Amino acid sequence: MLKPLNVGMIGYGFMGRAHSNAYRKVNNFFDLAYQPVLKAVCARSADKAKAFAEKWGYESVETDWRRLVERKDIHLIDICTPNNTHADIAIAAAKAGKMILCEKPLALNAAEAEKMVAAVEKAKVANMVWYNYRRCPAVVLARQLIDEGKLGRIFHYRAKFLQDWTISPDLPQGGTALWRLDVKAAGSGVTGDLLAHCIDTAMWLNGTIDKVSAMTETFVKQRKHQLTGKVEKVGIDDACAFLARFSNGSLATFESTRYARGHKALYTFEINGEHASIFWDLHDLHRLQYFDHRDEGRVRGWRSIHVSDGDHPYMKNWWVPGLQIGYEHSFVHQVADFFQGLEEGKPAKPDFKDGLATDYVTDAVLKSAKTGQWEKVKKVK
Ligand code: SOE
Repeated sequence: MLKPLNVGMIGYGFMGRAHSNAYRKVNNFFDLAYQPVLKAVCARSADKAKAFAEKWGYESVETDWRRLVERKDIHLIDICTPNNTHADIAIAAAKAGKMILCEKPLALNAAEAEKMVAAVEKAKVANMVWYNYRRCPAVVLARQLIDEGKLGRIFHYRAKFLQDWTISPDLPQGGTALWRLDVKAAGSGVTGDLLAHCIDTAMWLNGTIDKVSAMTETFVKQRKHQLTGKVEKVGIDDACAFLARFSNGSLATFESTRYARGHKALYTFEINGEHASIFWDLHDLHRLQYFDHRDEGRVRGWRSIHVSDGDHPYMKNWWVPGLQIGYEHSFVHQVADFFQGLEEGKPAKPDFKDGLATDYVTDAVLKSAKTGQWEKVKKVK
């Protein structure tokens, strides 16, 4: 008999769908001790919550997250709301003894994230942040190759996350779909939204970052605000590029923008080591490009590994070798790992502390863009 784990989801947007899909699929593909039960979804609009509940199979709806958090029949709170609400919800959920899965970035800034870490540690509740790209099989394969020493000493880390959806100056800021453009709701622009993903993956693959030197730009300075109807100053960074030094001595460049015409979600990273290099591209997420200098010279070259065989990470749980999976599966993997962690008493990562570590980097990046100086990155204790 599987142990039921009752989920209370707050928010119903793009991530609400990605997470709900993962809860619904996970037991079909992974043998686990737990089974998520979609108990309740919470949104301020009762109509929207009901429509979402019907579509995804939630048993009930709430319109006030505080009520949901207090409900005795909820074991796990999933936070899929804008960034400025994460801290209040997570701290209340921890106090109520709930497990918490929180969308990225963990908080508006590291000061808030520190309070969230303190709350989950005090309450001793399981917690995780939805940095899903760590769970793409090709990215996990990259980690395995690094851990096995196949790359040798690492010299360079290069990451980009490019989009083009905010170029029009007529696009408003704020409100349901466009809160990512409103600094009060999002905390920052591409730094917290997109570079946070790159930083999470980078630190998972290559260790901690010591210092950064950054530049940011806001190309469209004013936009109409959907909620006030007034033209208001834009407070987010539209683009950010930074240099970083990792603690292992490697050098890095990170770049993100929402103004790279033609690119929709081009997240790429390349790592160059003493013996080998790897390259990954979200648009081709089931492949890992690998170059190994130790190969015989006549056949040496970049290989494109189709990460779809039974011995590749997670793949034995899906189809037959050669048949690939996609973006949504990274969320299924994250839920599977979270449940596995509960079962084995080995909490899955990234947890809130890891989310805080990323927030320390993004805070240092934003500070450096203001001061024009290299800034040290605070380390998680
Ligand atoms: C922004 O457009 C966004 O949806 C991010 O918020 C997600 O975290 C990223 O995975 C895709 O792009």
